[in-house]
Amino acid sequence: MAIPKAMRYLAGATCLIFIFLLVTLYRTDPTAIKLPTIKPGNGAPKPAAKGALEPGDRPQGWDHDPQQDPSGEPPEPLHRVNGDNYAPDNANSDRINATLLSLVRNEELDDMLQSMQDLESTWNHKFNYPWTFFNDVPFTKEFKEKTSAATKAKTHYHTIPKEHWEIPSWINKDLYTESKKMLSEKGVQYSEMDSYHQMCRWNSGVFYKHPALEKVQYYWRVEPKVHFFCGVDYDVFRYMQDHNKTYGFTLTLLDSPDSVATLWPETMKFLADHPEYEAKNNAKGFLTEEKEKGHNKITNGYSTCHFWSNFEIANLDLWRSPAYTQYFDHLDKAGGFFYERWGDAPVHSVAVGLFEDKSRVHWFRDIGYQHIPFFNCPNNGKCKGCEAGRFTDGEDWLNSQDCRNVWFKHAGMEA
Ligand SMILES: Nc1nc2c(ncn2[C@@H]2O[C@H](COP(=O)(O)OP(=O)(O)O)[C@@H](O)[C@H]2O)c(=O)[nH]1
Ligand SMILES: [Mg+2]
Repeated sequence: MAIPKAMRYLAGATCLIFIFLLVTLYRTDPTAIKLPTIKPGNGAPKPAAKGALEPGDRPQGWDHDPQQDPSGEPPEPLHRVNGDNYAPDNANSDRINATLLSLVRNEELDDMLQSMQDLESTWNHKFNYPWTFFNDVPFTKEFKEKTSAATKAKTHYHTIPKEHWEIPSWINKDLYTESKKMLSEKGVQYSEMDSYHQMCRWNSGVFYKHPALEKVQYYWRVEPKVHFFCGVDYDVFRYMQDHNKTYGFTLTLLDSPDSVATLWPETMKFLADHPEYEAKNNAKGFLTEEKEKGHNKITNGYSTCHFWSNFEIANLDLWRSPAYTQYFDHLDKAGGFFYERWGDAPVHSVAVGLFEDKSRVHWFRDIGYQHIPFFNCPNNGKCKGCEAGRFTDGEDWLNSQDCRNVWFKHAGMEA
Protein backbone atom coordinates (compact mmCIF):
# COMPACT_ATOMS: atom_id res chain seq x y z
CA MET A 1 0.00 0.00 0.00
CA ALA A 2 1.42 3.41 -0.97
CA ILE A 3 2.24 5.75 1.95
CA PRO A 4 0.81 9.23 1.40
CA LYS A 5 3.43 11.80 0.34
CA ALA A 6 2.80 13.99 3.41
CA MET A 7 3.45 11.02 5.71
CA ARG A 8 6.72 10.30 3.93
CA TYR A 9 7.85 13.92 4.33
CA LEU A 10 6.86 13.84 7.99
CA ALA A 11 8.81 10.62 8.59
CA GLY A 12 11.85 12.05 6.78
CA ALA A 13 11.75 15.27 8.80
CA THR A 14 11.43 13.32 12.07
CA CYS A 15 14.50 11.25 11.15
CA LEU A 16 16.51 14.38 10.34
CA ILE A 17 15.55 16.05 13.62
CA PHE A 18 16.47 12.89 15.51
CA ILE A 19 19.91 12.71 13.85
CA PHE A 20 20.47 16.43 14.50
CA LEU A 21 19.61 16.00 18.19
CA LEU A 22 21.94 13.00 18.50
CA VAL A 23 24.84 14.83 16.87
CA THR A 24 24.26 17.94 19.03
CA LEU A 25 24.11 15.87 22.19
CA TYR A 26 27.29 14.01 21.28
CA ARG A 27 29.21 17.20 20.46
CA THR A 28 28.21 19.25 23.45
CA ASP A 29 28.03 16.80 26.34
CA PRO A 30 28.75 19.35 29.08
CA THR A 31 29.75 16.74 31.64
CA ALA A 32 32.44 15.47 29.30
CA ILE A 33 34.13 18.80 28.83
CA LYS A 34 36.71 19.75 31.37
CA LEU A 35 37.28 23.43 30.92
CA PRO A 36 39.91 25.32 32.84
CA THR A 37 38.16 26.85 35.81
CA ILE A 38 37.11 30.45 35.68
CA LYS A 39 37.17 33.00 38.43
CA PRO A 40 35.00 35.90 37.34
CA GLY A 41 36.79 39.21 37.29
CA ASN A 42 40.23 37.82 37.88
CA GLY A 43 41.99 36.76 34.77
CA ALA A 44 38.67 35.33 33.61
CA PRO A 45 38.86 34.27 30.00
CA LYS A 46 36.95 36.45 27.59
CA PRO A 47 33.63 35.25 26.28
CA ALA A 48 33.85 33.33 23.04
CA ALA A 49 35.06 35.56 20.24
CA LYS A 50 33.33 35.14 16.92
CA GLY A 51 35.49 34.07 14.01
CA ALA A 52 39.23 34.71 14.03
CA LEU A 53 41.25 34.84 17.23
CA GLU A 54 41.73 38.17 18.90
CA PRO A 55 45.43 39.08 18.97
CA GLY A 56 45.33 38.72 22.76
CA ASP A 57 44.08 35.15 22.47
CA ARG A 58 47.13 34.05 20.54
CA PRO A 59 50.17 33.06 22.58
CA GLN A 60 52.64 35.93 22.54
CA GLY A 61 55.52 35.63 20.12
CA TRP A 62 53.68 33.34 17.71
CA ASP A 63 52.16 34.27 14.42
CA HIS A 64 51.01 30.68 13.99
CA ASP A 65 50.93 27.49 15.99
CA PRO A 66 54.32 25.75 15.71
CA GLN A 67 52.51 22.47 15.10
CA GLN A 68 51.50 23.84 11.69
CA ASP A 69 55.16 23.51 10.69
CA PRO A 70 56.16 20.13 9.26
CA SER A 71 57.85 17.96 11.86
CA GLY A 72 58.89 14.36 12.30
CA GLU A 73 60.48 12.07 14.85
CA PRO A 74 62.89 13.13 17.57
CA PRO A 75 66.58 12.48 16.88
CA GLU A 76 68.21 9.05 16.82
CA PRO A 77 68.96 6.77 18.49
CA LEU A 78 65.45 5.35 18.20
CA HIS A 79 64.59 1.72 18.82
CA ARG A 80 62.29 0.17 16.26
CA VAL A 81 60.55 -3.12 15.63
CA ASN A 82 62.89 -5.58 14.00
CA GLY A 83 61.60 -9.13 13.62
CA ASP A 84 60.16 -10.35 16.92
CA ASN A 85 62.18 -8.01 19.18
CA TYR A 86 58.95 -6.53 20.58
CA ALA A 87 56.66 -9.56 20.27
CA PRO A 88 54.27 -9.82 23.23
CA ASP A 89 55.53 -13.19 24.44
CA ASN A 90 59.23 -12.62 23.75
CA ALA A 91 60.92 -13.13 27.14
CA ASN A 92 64.09 -11.43 25.83
CA SER A 93 62.38 -8.55 24.09
CA ASP A 94 63.85 -5.07 23.67
CA ARG A 95 61.17 -3.65 25.96
CA ILE A 96 62.49 -1.87 29.01
CA ASN A 97 60.99 -1.80 32.47
CA ALA A 98 57.94 0.36 31.78
CA THR A 99 54.15 0.32 31.77
CA LEU A 100 51.12 2.11 30.48
CA LEU A 101 49.25 3.29 33.54
CA SER A 102 45.60 4.13 34.11
CA LEU A 103 43.61 5.14 37.12
CA VAL A 104 40.06 4.46 36.05
CA ARG A 105 36.58 3.65 37.31
CA ASN A 106 34.61 0.56 36.29
CA GLU A 107 31.95 2.89 34.85
CA GLU A 108 34.54 4.32 32.45
CA LEU A 109 35.11 1.00 30.71
CA ASP A 110 33.91 2.13 27.27
CA ASP A 111 35.97 5.33 27.44
CA MET A 112 39.00 3.32 28.55
CA LEU A 113 38.55 0.90 25.66
CA GLN A 114 38.44 3.81 23.29
CA SER A 115 41.74 5.23 24.65
CA MET A 116 43.30 1.77 24.48
CA GLN A 117 42.12 1.24 20.94
CA ASP A 118 43.78 4.53 19.88
CA LEU A 119 47.07 3.92 21.67
CA GLU A 120 47.24 0.30 20.61
CA SER A 121 46.60 1.08 16.97
CA THR A 122 49.05 4.00 16.77
CA TRP A 123 51.83 2.59 18.91
CA ASN A 124 51.46 -0.26 21.34
CA HIS A 125 50.47 -3.05 18.95
CA LYS A 126 54.08 -2.73 17.73
CA PHE A 127 55.81 -2.57 21.12
CA ASN A 128 53.43 -4.45 23.43
CA TYR A 129 54.15 -2.67 26.69
CA PRO A 130 51.97 -3.92 29.56
CA TRP A 131 48.98 -2.01 30.86
CA THR A 132 48.58 -1.46 34.61
CA PHE A 133 45.15 -0.41 35.84
CA PHE A 134 44.36 1.09 39.24
CA ASN A 135 41.02 1.66 40.89
CA ASP A 136 39.90 2.65 44.39
CA VAL A 137 37.37 -0.23 44.26
CA PRO A 138 37.91 -3.71 42.76
CA PHE A 139 37.68 -3.97 39.00
CA THR A 140 34.74 -5.90 37.66
CA LYS A 141 35.14 -9.12 35.73
CA GLU A 142 33.75 -7.33 32.67
CA PHE A 143 36.33 -4.55 32.98
CA LYS A 144 39.18 -7.01 33.19
CA GLU A 145 37.93 -9.20 30.36
CA LYS A 146 37.24 -6.39 27.93
CA THR A 147 40.44 -4.43 28.59
CA SER A 148 42.62 -7.52 28.38
CA ALA A 149 40.94 -8.40 25.08
CA ALA A 150 41.87 -4.93 23.75
CA THR A 151 45.63 -5.62 23.73
CA LYS A 152 48.09 -8.42 22.97
CA ALA A 153 50.23 -7.14 25.83
CA LYS A 154 49.96 -8.16 29.47
CA THR A 155 47.37 -6.42 31.66
CA HIS A 156 47.51 -5.96 35.44
CA TYR A 157 44.72 -4.85 37.75
CA HIS A 158 45.16 -3.39 41.22
CA THR A 159 42.91 -2.05 43.92
CA ILE A 160 44.41 0.94 45.67
CA PRO A 161 44.95 0.26 49.38
CA LYS A 162 42.75 2.35 51.64
CA GLU A 163 45.68 4.10 53.27
CA HIS A 164 46.80 5.37 49.85
CA TRP A 165 43.41 6.80 48.92
CA GLU A 166 41.77 7.98 52.12
CA ILE A 167 41.80 11.60 53.23
CA PRO A 168 44.81 11.76 55.60
CA SER A 169 44.14 11.86 59.33
CA TRP A 170 45.76 15.28 59.79
CA ILE A 171 43.24 17.02 57.54
CA ASN A 172 40.87 19.08 59.65
CA LYS A 173 37.37 18.09 58.53
CA ASP A 174 35.71 21.39 59.45
CA LEU A 175 38.34 23.44 57.70
CA TYR A 176 38.08 21.18 54.65
CA THR A 177 34.29 21.53 54.51
CA GLU A 178 34.56 25.30 54.81
CA SER A 179 37.31 25.46 52.18
CA LYS A 180 35.30 23.41 49.69
CA LYS A 181 32.44 25.85 50.03
CA MET A 182 34.66 28.86 49.50
CA LEU A 183 36.43 27.35 46.49
CA SER A 184 33.14 26.36 44.97
CA GLU A 185 31.86 29.94 45.36
CA LYS A 186 34.96 31.10 43.51
CA GLY A 187 34.11 28.73 40.68
CA VAL A 188 36.94 26.21 41.20
CA GLN A 189 35.86 23.17 39.21
CA TYR A 190 35.38 19.88 41.10
CA SER A 191 36.35 21.52 44.40
CA GLU A 192 33.34 19.98 46.19
CA MET A 193 34.14 16.43 45.04
CA ASP A 194 36.14 14.54 47.67
CA SER A 195 37.17 11.93 45.12
CA TYR A 196 38.70 14.60 42.89
CA HIS A 197 40.90 15.85 45.75
CA GLN A 198 41.85 12.26 46.57
CA MET A 199 42.64 11.49 42.93
CA CYS A 200 44.87 14.58 42.62
CA ARG A 201 46.80 13.65 45.77
CA TRP A 202 47.17 10.04 44.65
CA ASN A 203 48.44 11.05 41.21
CA SER A 204 50.81 13.58 42.76
CA GLY A 205 52.69 11.51 45.26
CA VAL A 206 51.11 8.17 46.11
CA PHE A 207 50.57 6.00 43.02
CA TYR A 208 54.18 4.83 42.68
CA LYS A 209 54.22 3.66 46.31
CA HIS A 210 51.97 0.75 45.33
CA PRO A 211 54.02 -2.49 45.46
CA ALA A 212 53.09 -3.21 41.83
CA LEU A 213 55.09 -0.18 40.71
CA GLU A 214 57.96 -0.48 43.15
CA LYS A 215 60.26 -1.98 40.55
CA VAL A 216 58.91 -0.18 37.49
CA GLN A 217 61.09 2.52 35.92
CA TYR A 218 58.96 4.41 33.39
CA TYR A 219 55.22 4.95 32.96
CA TRP A 220 52.97 6.52 30.41
CA ARG A 221 49.76 7.78 31.96
CA VAL A 222 46.64 7.18 29.90
CA GLU A 223 43.17 8.43 30.83
CA PRO A 224 39.88 7.09 29.56
CA LYS A 225 38.35 9.04 26.67
CA VAL A 226 41.53 10.46 25.19
CA HIS A 227 42.62 10.18 21.57
CA PHE A 228 45.90 9.38 19.87
CA PHE A 229 46.11 10.33 16.23
CA CYS A 230 49.58 9.64 14.87
CA GLY A 231 51.54 6.52 14.12
CA VAL A 232 54.68 6.39 16.26
CA ASP A 233 57.30 3.91 15.09
CA TYR A 234 59.90 3.97 17.83
CA ASP A 235 59.98 2.78 21.43
CA VAL A 236 58.96 5.88 23.36
CA PHE A 237 60.26 4.54 26.70
CA ARG A 238 63.64 3.70 25.14
CA TYR A 239 63.69 7.23 23.78
CA MET A 240 63.34 8.56 27.33
CA GLN A 241 66.12 6.30 28.55
CA ASP A 242 68.55 6.73 25.66
CA HIS A 243 68.20 10.52 25.62
CA ASN A 244 68.39 10.96 29.37
CA LYS A 245 64.84 12.36 29.63
CA THR A 246 62.88 12.12 32.84
CA TYR A 247 59.61 13.87 31.97
CA GLY A 248 57.63 14.00 28.73
CA PHE A 249 54.56 16.09 27.90
CA THR A 250 52.39 17.13 25.00
CA LEU A 251 50.50 20.20 26.26
CA THR A 252 50.97 22.91 28.84
CA LEU A 253 48.13 25.09 30.11
CA LEU A 254 47.13 27.71 32.64
CA ASP A 255 45.32 26.57 35.79
CA SER A 256 42.69 28.12 38.01
CA PRO A 257 44.75 30.38 40.31
CA ASP A 258 42.35 29.86 43.21
CA SER A 259 42.95 26.11 43.12
CA VAL A 260 46.64 26.66 43.90
CA ALA A 261 46.68 29.95 45.84
CA THR A 262 49.24 28.78 48.42
CA LEU A 263 51.14 26.16 46.40
CA TRP A 264 53.92 28.59 45.46
CA PRO A 265 54.44 30.04 48.97
CA GLU A 266 54.55 26.49 50.38
CA THR A 267 57.06 25.58 47.69
CA MET A 268 59.19 28.61 48.56
CA LYS A 269 59.10 27.60 52.24
CA PHE A 270 60.32 24.14 51.27
CA LEU A 271 63.06 25.53 49.04
CA ALA A 272 64.23 27.89 51.77
CA ASP A 273 64.88 24.80 53.91
CA HIS A 274 66.33 22.81 50.98
CA PRO A 275 68.12 25.15 48.60
CA GLU A 276 70.25 22.19 47.51
CA TYR A 277 67.31 20.73 45.56
CA GLU A 278 66.97 23.60 43.13
CA ALA A 279 68.48 22.49 39.80
CA LYS A 280 71.08 24.79 38.27
CA ASN A 281 69.50 24.65 34.85
CA ASN A 282 65.91 24.87 36.11
CA ALA A 283 62.78 26.23 34.40
CA LYS A 284 61.73 28.72 37.05
CA GLY A 285 60.83 31.27 34.37
CA PHE A 286 58.08 28.94 33.14
CA LEU A 287 56.64 28.84 36.65
CA THR A 288 56.89 32.54 37.43
CA GLU A 289 56.37 34.55 34.24
CA GLU A 290 52.99 36.24 34.44
CA LYS A 291 51.15 34.83 31.48
CA GLU A 292 47.62 35.80 32.51
CA LYS A 293 47.21 39.18 34.16
CA GLY A 294 46.18 38.80 37.79
CA HIS A 295 47.12 35.13 38.19
CA ASN A 296 50.44 35.71 39.92
CA LYS A 297 48.82 37.97 42.49
CA ILE A 298 46.34 35.29 43.53
CA THR A 299 49.02 32.60 43.55
CA ASN A 300 51.70 34.77 45.18
CA GLY A 301 54.04 34.32 42.26
CA TYR A 302 53.08 31.17 40.31
CA SER A 303 52.21 31.58 36.64
CA THR A 304 49.86 28.54 36.92
CA CYS A 305 51.56 27.17 33.78
CA HIS A 306 51.70 23.40 34.04
CA PHE A 307 52.27 20.29 31.98
CA TRP A 308 48.85 18.81 31.35
CA SER A 309 49.41 15.58 33.23
CA ASN A 310 46.56 13.51 31.84
CA PHE A 311 49.34 12.78 29.34
CA GLU A 312 52.55 12.09 31.22
CA ILE A 313 55.56 9.93 30.41
CA ALA A 314 58.08 9.89 33.21
CA ASN A 315 60.91 8.11 34.92
CA LEU A 316 59.68 7.11 38.37
CA ASP A 317 63.07 8.01 39.87
CA LEU A 318 61.88 11.58 39.53
CA TRP A 319 59.19 11.03 42.17
CA ARG A 320 61.28 8.62 44.25
CA SER A 321 64.10 11.14 44.58
CA PRO A 322 64.83 12.61 48.03
CA ALA A 323 63.86 16.06 46.67
CA TYR A 324 60.39 15.01 45.52
CA THR A 325 59.78 12.64 48.43
CA GLN A 326 60.38 15.44 50.90
CA TYR A 327 58.59 18.02 48.77
CA PHE A 328 55.45 15.90 48.46
CA ASP A 329 55.52 15.19 52.16
CA HIS A 330 55.78 18.91 52.88
CA LEU A 331 52.83 19.67 50.58
CA ASP A 332 50.79 16.80 51.95
CA LYS A 333 51.24 18.02 55.53
CA ALA A 334 50.39 21.59 54.48
CA GLY A 335 46.99 20.20 53.43
CA GLY A 336 46.49 22.04 50.13
CA PHE A 337 45.27 18.92 48.34
CA PHE A 338 42.13 19.41 50.46
CA TYR A 339 42.04 23.00 51.76
CA GLU A 340 42.67 24.10 48.19
CA ARG A 341 42.44 21.87 45.13
CA TRP A 342 46.06 21.37 44.21
CA GLY A 343 46.17 19.26 41.08
CA ASP A 344 48.79 16.67 40.27
CA ALA A 345 49.54 18.69 37.14
CA PRO A 346 50.72 21.87 38.92
CA VAL A 347 52.41 19.86 41.69
CA HIS A 348 54.38 17.71 39.25
CA SER A 349 55.12 20.73 37.07
CA VAL A 350 56.44 22.90 39.90
CA ALA A 351 58.66 20.03 41.05
CA VAL A 352 59.95 19.30 37.55
CA GLY A 353 60.46 23.02 36.85
CA LEU A 354 62.51 23.56 40.00
CA PHE A 355 64.27 20.29 40.81
CA GLU A 356 64.98 18.95 37.33
CA ASP A 357 67.41 20.07 34.68
CA LYS A 358 65.14 21.47 31.97
CA SER A 359 67.07 19.66 29.25
CA ARG A 360 65.64 16.42 30.67
CA VAL A 361 62.06 17.47 29.93
CA HIS A 362 60.82 16.52 26.49
CA TRP A 363 57.97 17.84 24.36
CA PHE A 364 56.48 14.91 22.43
CA ARG A 365 55.42 17.02 19.49
CA ASP A 366 54.99 13.89 17.36
CA ILE A 367 52.41 12.19 19.59
CA GLY A 368 49.06 13.44 18.32
CA TYR A 369 46.84 13.68 21.38
CA GLN A 370 43.49 14.97 22.56
CA HIS A 371 41.91 15.21 25.97
CA ILE A 372 38.79 17.30 25.68
CA PRO A 373 39.00 20.20 24.87
CA PHE A 374 42.69 20.46 23.82
CA PHE A 375 44.83 18.91 21.09
CA ASN A 376 48.47 18.33 20.25
CA CYS A 377 48.34 17.93 16.47
CA PRO A 378 51.59 17.80 14.52
CA ASN A 379 51.99 18.42 10.82
CA ASN A 380 53.16 14.92 10.08
CA GLY A 381 52.04 12.45 7.43
CA LYS A 382 51.49 9.75 10.05
CA CYS A 383 48.50 11.51 11.64
CA LYS A 384 44.86 10.83 10.97
CA GLY A 385 41.85 12.67 12.34
CA CYS A 386 43.49 15.76 13.78
CA GLU A 387 44.09 19.03 12.05
CA ALA A 388 47.75 20.16 12.22
CA GLY A 389 48.15 23.12 14.55
CA ARG A 390 44.67 22.89 16.05
CA PHE A 391 44.91 23.59 19.75
CA THR A 392 41.24 23.35 20.71
CA ASP A 393 37.87 22.56 19.21
CA GLY A 394 36.15 24.47 22.01
CA GLU A 395 35.40 28.17 22.24
CA ASP A 396 38.02 30.63 20.98
CA TRP A 397 38.97 31.91 24.43
CA LEU A 398 40.43 28.49 25.24
CA ASN A 399 43.38 29.42 23.02
CA SER A 400 44.41 31.93 25.68
CA GLN A 401 44.99 29.04 28.12
CA ASP A 402 47.93 27.76 26.08
CA CYS A 403 51.23 27.94 28.00
CA ARG A 404 53.42 26.23 25.42
CA ASN A 405 54.98 29.50 24.33
CA VAL A 406 56.13 30.17 27.90
CA TRP A 407 57.78 26.74 28.09
CA PHE A 408 59.45 27.16 24.70
CA LYS A 409 60.67 30.61 25.70
CA HIS A 410 62.37 29.28 28.82
CA ALA A 411 63.37 25.77 27.74
CA GLY A 412 63.28 25.71 23.95
CA MET A 413 61.26 23.51 21.67
CA GLU A 414 63.72 20.71 21.12
CA ALA A 415 64.42 19.85 24.75
N1 LIG B 1 39.01 4.73 40.14
C1 LIG B 1 38.82 6.03 40.19
N2 LIG B 1 39.34 6.79 39.21
C2 LIG B 1 39.14 8.12 39.26
C3 LIG B 1 38.41 8.75 40.31
N3 LIG B 1 38.38 10.08 40.08
C4 LIG B 1 39.08 10.28 38.93
N4 LIG B 1 39.53 9.11 38.42
C5 LIG B 1 40.36 8.91 37.23
O1 LIG B 1 41.36 9.90 37.26
C6 LIG B 1 41.58 10.46 36.01
C7 LIG B 1 41.28 11.94 36.03
O2 LIG B 1 39.93 12.15 36.29
P1 LIG B 1 39.03 13.03 35.35
O3 LIG B 1 37.64 12.95 35.87
O4 LIG B 1 39.28 12.67 33.91
O5 LIG B 1 39.62 14.45 35.65
P2 LIG B 1 39.92 15.62 34.65
O6 LIG B 1 40.72 15.02 33.51
O7 LIG B 1 40.71 16.58 35.46
O8 LIG B 1 38.60 16.12 34.23
C8 LIG B 1 40.74 9.66 35.05
O9 LIG B 1 41.57 8.62 34.57
C9 LIG B 1 39.63 9.10 35.92
O10 LIG B 1 39.19 7.90 35.40
C10 LIG B 1 37.87 7.91 41.34
O11 LIG B 1 37.23 8.35 42.29
N5 LIG B 1 38.12 6.56 41.22
MG1 LIG C 1 40.29 13.51 32.29
